[in-house]
Amino acid sequence: MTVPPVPLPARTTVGVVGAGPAGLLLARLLHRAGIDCVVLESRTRDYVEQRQRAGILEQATVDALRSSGAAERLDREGLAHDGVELRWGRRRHRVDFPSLTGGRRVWVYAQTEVVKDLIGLQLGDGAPLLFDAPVSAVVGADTARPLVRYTHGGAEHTLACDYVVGCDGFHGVTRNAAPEGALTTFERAYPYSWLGVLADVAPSNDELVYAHSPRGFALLSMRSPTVSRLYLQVPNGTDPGAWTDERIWDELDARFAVDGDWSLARGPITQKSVLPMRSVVTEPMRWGRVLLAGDAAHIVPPTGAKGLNLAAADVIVLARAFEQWARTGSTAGLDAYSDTCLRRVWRAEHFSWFMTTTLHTAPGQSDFDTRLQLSQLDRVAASAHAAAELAENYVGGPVG
Ligand code: FAS
Ligand code: PHB
Repeated sequence: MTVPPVPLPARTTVGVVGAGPAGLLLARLLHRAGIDCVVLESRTRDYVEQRQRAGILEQATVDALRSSGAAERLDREGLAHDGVELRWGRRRHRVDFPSLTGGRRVWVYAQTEVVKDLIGLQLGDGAPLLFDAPVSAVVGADTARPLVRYTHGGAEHTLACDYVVGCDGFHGVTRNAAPEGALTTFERAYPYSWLGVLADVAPSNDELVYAHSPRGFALLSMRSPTVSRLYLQVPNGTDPGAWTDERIWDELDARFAVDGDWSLARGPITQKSVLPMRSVVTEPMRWGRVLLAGDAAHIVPPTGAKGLNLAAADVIVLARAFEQWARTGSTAGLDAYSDTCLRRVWRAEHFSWFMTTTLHTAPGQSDFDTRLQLSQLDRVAASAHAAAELAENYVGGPVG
């Protein structure tokens, strides 16, 4: 028996463009608040669920997932981490989070798993979440009824909304809903990228390792007790296919090298990809009845583990604002949304820039600049104040 096609909604309160962490968490929070929304995602469910990205969740992100009933597997499989290790000049120094931040910590739980959990819950609740539904345009941002134009099943459709939220990432279309020149973009590109790999081997350290080395930056992270996630700085334009497994492990060995008894376990590399590094902020994060959240509004280099967590923070603020509007008619929260989020965004942009420029060795970097980096790392090891500044930024704080 053929399954009748799901009737496509022509109208909703909040139209959400994009089913990444921002769009899915927003939809979950709105659904729990009884505010109807429709999520339109251009890619397939499989594609979205397999896309390798972030791995670290701040407490505020975990709290939002828990309060929206989306943390059952996270609480079972997620790993709570109380610190990270920095390495430079064959030294190692652990930055302890709880003692420096009044008890805060982070969680290791991959973005792919967050996305799978949220999709499963939304579809299970029958909330409208359409895959293979690319949005071509958002129009009428300055009217009371913005429209989302999308295709699905080979036909063109229009969704009439009270509000539209662009959660469609850096390459999305929702930003184009604002008139030319209405939004300002602030950006910085970096002269290097990350080669990221997944490997079927137990992580060689209990906590993450961020390594400065004259050969370039390296990061040891993890996805589970048997899967490692590792990154190494490579030149922009690097072809991941040019890096054999042996070359990757040899280079990581050289960059993580420390005095004393530590070695990097090797295993089969199951995935390789190259990620460019950039900082981007779009201001304001709203135009009329169209609002931007997550990577649609800002990008950070992943060195500070902020991307996913900033996306979550945006939609936590936004969901509260929509709840206030639905309950009281007041748009105060919506009107303050951009300014509220941009304070956290710029703090995260600065921290991500600080971690990136302190730990990476830029092409042609002067010895003077290298000495400045090493002095900063020595300072973190020598001063509880400097270590606390890094720890507080890394674990993040309450939202809003
Ligand atoms: P996303 O980009 O995740 O989601 C946007 C969604 O919108 C996508 O599913 C896309 O298909 C959809 N979309 C786009 N255009 C559309 C259209 N026209 N119509 C409908 N749907 C549309 N952050 C970290 O903290 N650590 C990391 O290690 C890390 N690694 C990363 C690696 C890569 C390759 C990239 C690109 C980013 C990485 N990030 C990392 C940052 C990343 O985690 C983002 O911050 C996070 O995905 C942001 O979530 P969203 O804002 O939901 O955007
Ligand atoms: C990851 O596990 O993918 C990860 C962790 C920390 C970062 C970046 C990426 O800073």
